Amino acid sequence: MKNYDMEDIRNIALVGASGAGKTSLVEQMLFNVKSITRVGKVEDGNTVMDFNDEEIEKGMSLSLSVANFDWKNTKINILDAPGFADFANEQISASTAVETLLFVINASAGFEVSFEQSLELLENRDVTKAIIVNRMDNEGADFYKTLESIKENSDIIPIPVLIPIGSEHKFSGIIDLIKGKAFIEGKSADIPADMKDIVEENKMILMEAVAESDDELLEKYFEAGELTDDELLSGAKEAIKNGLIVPAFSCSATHNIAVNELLEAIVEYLPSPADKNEILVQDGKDEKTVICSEKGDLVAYVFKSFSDPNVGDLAYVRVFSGCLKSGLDVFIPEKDSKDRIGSMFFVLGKNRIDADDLKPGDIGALVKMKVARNFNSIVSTNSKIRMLEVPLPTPVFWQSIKAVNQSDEDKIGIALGKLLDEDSTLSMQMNAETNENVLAGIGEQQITFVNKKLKSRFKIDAGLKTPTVPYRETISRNADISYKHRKQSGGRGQYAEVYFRVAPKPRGEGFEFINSIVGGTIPSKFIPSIQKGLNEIMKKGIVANHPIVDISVDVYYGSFHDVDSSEMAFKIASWNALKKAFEVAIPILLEPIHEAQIVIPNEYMGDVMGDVSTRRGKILGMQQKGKKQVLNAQMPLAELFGYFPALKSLTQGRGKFTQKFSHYEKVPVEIASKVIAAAKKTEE
Ligand SMILES: Nc1nc2c(ncn2[C@@H]2O[C@H](COP(=O)(O)OP(=O)(O)OP(=O)(O)O)[C@@H](O)[C@H]2O)c(=O)[nH]1
Ligand SMILES: [Mg+2]
Repeated sequence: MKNYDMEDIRNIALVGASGAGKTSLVEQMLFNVKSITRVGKVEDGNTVMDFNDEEIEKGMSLSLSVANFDWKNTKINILDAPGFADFANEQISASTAVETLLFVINASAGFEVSFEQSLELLENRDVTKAIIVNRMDNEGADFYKTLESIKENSDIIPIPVLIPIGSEHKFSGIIDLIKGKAFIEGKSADIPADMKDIVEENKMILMEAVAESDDELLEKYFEAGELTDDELLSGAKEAIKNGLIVPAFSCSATHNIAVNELLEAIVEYLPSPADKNEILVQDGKDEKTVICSEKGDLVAYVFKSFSDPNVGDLAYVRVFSGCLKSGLDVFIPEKDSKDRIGSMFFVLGKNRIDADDLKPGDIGALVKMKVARNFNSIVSTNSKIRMLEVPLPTPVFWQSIKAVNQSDEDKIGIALGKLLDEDSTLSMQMNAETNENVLAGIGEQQITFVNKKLKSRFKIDAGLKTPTVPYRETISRNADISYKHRKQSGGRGQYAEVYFRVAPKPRGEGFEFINSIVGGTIPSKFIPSIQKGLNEIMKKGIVANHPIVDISVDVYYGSFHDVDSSEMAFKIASWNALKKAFEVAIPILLEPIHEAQIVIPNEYMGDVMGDVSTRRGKILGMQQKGKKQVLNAQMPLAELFGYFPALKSLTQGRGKFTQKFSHYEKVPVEIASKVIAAAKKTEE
C-alpha cells in the first residue's frame, strides 16, 4: 500500500442519528472509489460496515467499523459509529481517533432523539464538527428546515456549504458555495437560474461567518464588502478546523447524489492530521503538548479493541506521532505494562490489508496485543506520557447476570471480562452482600447485547434481572439485655453469659465495640471471641439477611465457667444476645440513596417532577442549562434501577441523567416490612 504524508490523510467519523444513513453512505463511497464492485444494502445485511451477525439481524450498526480508501491521492479513513444511544462507547471511541466528526442527520426526520444524544454526548470533544444532511431524496426532505431544527434545539449553528439542488424526488445535485459551482448528476453544471437568490443569500451567510472568524478577514470584508475566492477558501478552512464554523453538506447516500462532491469537500475543507499536529497529553500530573511527526515521540491510541472470532484480539489504533512497526517494544501507560507490536493491518470492514508500518496520522489495526485495550495509549518504552482520559457517561441501568447452567459459572466471569474490555461504558461489580454480579451500563439494549454476545461467542446462556438492593440493617432504640448460653448435660459443657448495652450510632459510623468489663466477670481472653461473634452475625444480618451497621455494643458484665466456657460458647452467646437486642431496639432497614442529575427539555418538567416524587425522590433544586432544565434530586437506588426506561418513556427518549451514590437512609416501614417478609420467605 502507498505511503501517505500527514497532509494527505483525512480521518473522519460518521456519528449522529440512527438510521440517518451513515453505513449506507460509506457503502456508496466505497463503490464510487471502486473499493467494492456492488453496493450492499443495510436491509439486505450485505454492507461492508455492518458485518456482525447481530448487526445483520437487526439491520443497524451496533459497533464501530473502519474503512479506508484513496480518493484522488488522499487517504480517507472513515469510521462508522452506530447512532443508537446505548452504543455511546462506539461514538466516543470514534471521536478519539479522528480530526473531524461528521454528524449525519436525516433530512426528512429532522432533529431526532438519537441525533440530539449524539450531539450532547460529543459536545465537549475537542474535534472539528460538520453536518451532513442525508436522505435528501426522501419524501419530506428539507435541508433548510433540518438546519433550522439543529439551530433551535442545540448550540450549533450550521453554515450551509453544499446546498441541495431540488429536494425529495427532484434532488439532483448540489451547489458548492465555496467554489461557487453546481454539480448535477456528478457533473459540473451551471447554477440553475431559479436558484440565484438562494445561492446569493447563503453565500452571504457563509462569507459573514468566515469574516467573523478572523479579525483580519473581518476588516477586509468591511472594506471591500466581500471576500475574494482565495480568502473565502482559506478562511473557511481555518474557521472549520477551529470549530468557529460548523459546515453543512447535503447528499443522498442510496441514490448516490452528491456523494463524490461530499468526498471532495472532505478533502478540501476538512482538516488533515497535519493541520492538527499538536496534541495535548498527560505527562505525570501535568499536561504537555506533543508536536506530531514521524521522528517525534511515539503517541498512538487504541480507540477500540475486541476479540475477533478468526484472528483473536484486535486493537484499532490511531497513530498521532512517531511510527508503529512490527516487533517494536512499546509501553502501555494505562496498564503500567510493556507490550509488543505484532502484525499490522489497514481495515476495510471485516477485511484487512497487511501494513508494513503505521505512520503518523494514520489508522490501522494491531493483532494480539497482550495488554493494550480500549482507550489505552501506546508510547515508547522509555516514556510515561499518555493520552488524556476520556470522560465517559455514568451508568443509568443495572442488571444482575447469572449463568443459567451451573456448569457455565466458571466460564461466565472470563467471558464477561472480555466483553467488558470492548465497551468502556459498561462495568461489572460482584456484590458480595447480595451475591450477584451486577452489570452497570447506559441502556437496556447495551446489556441485552452483552447477553446475546455471551451466547453467540461463548455459548453461555445467562439470565438477567433487576439487582437486589444492598440494604443495611440497624436499630433505632437502645437495648440493655443479657444472654446466657448453657449446655451442660453430658460430655463437655458449654457456658457463657454476656450483658450488652446496644445503642444506635449516627449514619455512616459503622460498628463500635466497647469493653467495660471490670473485675474479670468475663476473662479478657474471651473478649475477642465476643467481638468476633458480633462481627459474624453483623455480616449476615438479623432481620433481612443484610449487613448490620451503625450500632455500638458495650459488653459490661457476664459470667463464665472454669471448664465449660470456650471461645465458641462466647461467640454463640454474643450472636443470641444481639438477636435479642434487635427484638427490643426496633430494627430498621437502611437503603442506598443516590444523587441524580436529570436533564430534560422544559416541556417535560411537570411530568418528570411528579414521577420523581412517586419514586420517593427528593427534589433538591433545578436550573436552566442551555435549552434544557437540570433537576437535582435524591432517589433511592431501589427506584433508580428502573428509572431509565421510565424517564425515556416520559420524555420521548429525550431525558437523560447521571447519578452517584450519596448515603444510606431509613426505608419507610411499609416497604421495609415487605423486604423483611421476602427475606424470611427465601430463608425458609
Ligand atoms: N431514501 C434514502 N434512504 C436512505 C438513504 N441513506 C440511507 N437510507 C436508508 O435508511 C436506512 C438506514 O440506513 P443506515 O445506513 O443503516 O443508517 P445508519 O445511520 O448507519 O444507522 P445506524 O447504524 O442505526 O446508526 C436504510 O434502510 C437505508 O437504506 C438515502 O440517502 N435515501
Ligand atoms: Mg449504521
